[in-house]
Amino acid sequence: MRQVTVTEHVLLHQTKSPAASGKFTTLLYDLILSAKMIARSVNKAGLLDILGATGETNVQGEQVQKLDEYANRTLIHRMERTGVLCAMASEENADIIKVPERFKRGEYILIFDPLDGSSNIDVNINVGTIFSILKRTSPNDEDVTLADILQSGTEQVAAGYFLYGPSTMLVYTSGEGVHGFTLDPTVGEFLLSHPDIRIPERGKVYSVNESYYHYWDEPTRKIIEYFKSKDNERGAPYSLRYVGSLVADFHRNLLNGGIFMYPVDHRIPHKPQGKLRLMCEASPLAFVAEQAGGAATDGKRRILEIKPGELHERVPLFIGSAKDVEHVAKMYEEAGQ
Ligand code: P6P
Repeated sequence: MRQVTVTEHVLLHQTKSPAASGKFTTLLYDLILSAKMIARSVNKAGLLDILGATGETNVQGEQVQKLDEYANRTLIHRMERTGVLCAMASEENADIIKVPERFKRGEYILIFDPLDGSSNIDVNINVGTIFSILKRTSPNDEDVTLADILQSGTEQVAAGYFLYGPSTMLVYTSGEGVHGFTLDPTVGEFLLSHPDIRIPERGKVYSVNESYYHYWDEPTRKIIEYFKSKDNERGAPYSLRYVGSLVADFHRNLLNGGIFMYPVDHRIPHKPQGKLRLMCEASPLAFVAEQAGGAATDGKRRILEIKPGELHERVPLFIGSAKDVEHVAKMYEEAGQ
């Protein structure tokens, strides 16, 4: 395949979307630089003193891994200097991060999960960085506020993820299809490897943590039974594939077809809206899924149409092949949910 860089691809192919502006290319360049730095540390994690936990817990009440913290710091440090952002929001930070006045600022907003799946780092399983890009809604000369950030997923200018695994990949959309790039470490460039990704309309895989079966309500149990049954619309049981890293599970299902599910469960402490975050996980991946011909719902609502009420709002998530996601929504509807 001819070697096409991200910059060339954005300039050549993303001509219609707002992303075609040079500012977006600048933003993507610094996001890619951050990811290269994170990839370097993830790939050497076992050799440096950055494995394991910091002993702190984050705003989510989760153990902060040293690499989580490194990835978060790297992104904030690099992106506040990119000159096109006015604010950021990270899964690791309770409040929005305003770009300091000493730096050139712009109209874009970056929301990210710096290192999703970080509990898998110590056992050398894929982790990833998920990002979502919005434009502020208030005038540029006003102070940016939370209201600028709490926008529904349909307002995203671009979204995607970096996957740190056997190879380091960038998968993103700016509203004109989904494109995958693989890092060539010998030249330090992400080169186009998966142009115009399309997700099969029905998969052969379902991804869910079945250990929560006893904490699900009856309609959810029936949905999981459907994918395990041979009497489903596919006519055969789906295979269960669950890595425990959302980005890894999502990426496999994006390329091969399948559905990832994280329903509400009634464990203690009960999370009435599930575990995954709307703004830095569900919404960006829903944009990618839909742009690749897939779908994403919380069981009742299209993920992209959910307007967040708070920065770290959680949602149940069913995302992947369109026919599989549609079936989930139909089963919840029939159950009167
Ligand atoms: P569970 C990782 O902590 C994460 O946020 C996602 O990457 C992953 O899909 C999910 O949680 C795994 O959660 O409850 O199955 O361990």
